[in-house]
Amino acid sequence: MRIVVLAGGVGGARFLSGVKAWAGPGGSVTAVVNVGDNVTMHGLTICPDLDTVMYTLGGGNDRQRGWGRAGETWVVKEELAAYGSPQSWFGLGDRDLATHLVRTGMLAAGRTLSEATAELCRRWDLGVELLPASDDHFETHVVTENDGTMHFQEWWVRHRGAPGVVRFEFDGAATATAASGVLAAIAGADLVLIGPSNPVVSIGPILAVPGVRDAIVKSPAPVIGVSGIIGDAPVLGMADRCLRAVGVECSAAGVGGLYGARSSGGLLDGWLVDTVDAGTVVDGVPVRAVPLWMRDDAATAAMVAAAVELAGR
Ligand code: GDP
Ligand code: FO1
Ligand code: CA
Repeated sequence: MRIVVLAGGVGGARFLSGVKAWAGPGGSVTAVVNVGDNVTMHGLTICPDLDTVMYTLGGGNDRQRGWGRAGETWVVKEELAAYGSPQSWFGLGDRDLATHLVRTGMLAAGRTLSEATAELCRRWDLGVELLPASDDHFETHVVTENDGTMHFQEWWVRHRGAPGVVRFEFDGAATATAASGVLAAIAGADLVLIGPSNPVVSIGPILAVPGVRDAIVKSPAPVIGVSGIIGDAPVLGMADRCLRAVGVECSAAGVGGLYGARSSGGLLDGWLVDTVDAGTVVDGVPVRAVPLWMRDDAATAAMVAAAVELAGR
């Protein structure tokens, strides 16, 4: 079965690990990963969600932080701070930096982000194909109540998500195109899974790349979504603040309604919610309640099995 998964960072990575476990060694899993978090720091192109997925599936991630490398050291960060670098608020570890150096070098030599990603992934034995949603400039910006417009990382990391959000904007979305292989993977899928990633700043930017939403809506494959909201709160991260900013209730029903039923112009043929949210109703979408805590690969693989069953596959 060819499975395509839409994914952000930490939640997307954990989910993909379970999809990979469910699919087994011969399985075909393609991840279409958010690029809206991408940021340029010190002239380097940093792709947090792609790297989180790559490190996690490759077994090289820091499990406590969720992002970055295990066994990381911070010598360069300390040296940048000693120089008074205005960008030392963004924590680039020494091991992680090598990734950004290889990627930025390839981009400077005229290669695409997809090509750079494939090259980086060669080092790690992922068992999953990673595709950036777009190879083009695409950044999530935050229009704040009192502090102007800033990059998503500036809002989340530098200001700890404190500035009130008026709206999120996807800079570059008007002209971006889907990266090589993204639309073909969706068109050729047997199952499309929308992971439990942040619906507004992880899944939202993927769907905002021209052509992607349309490809999913037109795909012959069933589309099953997994709620990242359990009992009216995100398991981790800032989804509650993001949902409030777009006027959507922070609940499994709210997010299911945001994606909408494919039968009425939305995306979903099925929606998985946690057992505490049993009874959730989303107009036109079959809802199934199963445990959605991704404690380990076995628990996550059981979620994938439920998604496959809900899809009728
Ligand atoms: P980020 O890019 O690092 O913020 O990560 P994602 O957007 O991929 O994932 C963040 C989302 O994953 C959050 O909204 C979480 O609620 C959700 N999430 C994290 N762990 C779990 C889990 O164990 N179960 C479920 N259902 N959702 C989770
Ligand atoms: N998150 C932080 O909270 N603080 C950081 O200093 C930080 C640095 C960082 C560097 C590389 C990278 O790939 C991710 C990094 N993150 C950091 C996580 C990043 O902000 C994520 O995009 C968000 O957590 C949401 O996906
Ligand atoms: Ca992210």
